[in-house]
Amino acid sequence: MEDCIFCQIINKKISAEIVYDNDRVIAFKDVNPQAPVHILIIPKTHIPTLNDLLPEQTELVGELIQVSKELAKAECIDQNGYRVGFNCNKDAGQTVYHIHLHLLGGRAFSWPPG
Ligand code: DGP
Repeated sequence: MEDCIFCQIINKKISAEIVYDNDRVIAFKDVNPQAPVHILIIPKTHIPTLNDLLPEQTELVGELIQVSKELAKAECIDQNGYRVGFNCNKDAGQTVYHIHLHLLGGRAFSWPPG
């Protein structure tokens, strides 16, 4: 989608610190990190919110989670722990309408989140 900032990162029209890239998935550092490690893992297919996820895209979301696990290991946060999560729509604080899995680590987090 032309006006989607994450599609522009996928298409290399906007630069980002990319840490993972394959035919279906790309991951890059969050521009406004909330933890020492804060990476966004996104599908290359434009899906605005989790509400728009189709049953046939289940495997794609599974791949995002697999990539988050690999990146957690690469960032050496897998043993201490990390958090992954999708924000969906305004009450969850979603600001970019292209689904993205947040990978956060490098510090302890409270629960429940604010
Ligand atoms: P969310 O609130 O769940 O929609 O998270 C969107 C995240 O995207 C937020 O943590 C900041 C990040 N972000 C927004 N624009 C850009 C950008 O242009 N580049 C990068 N690297 N991250 C961005």
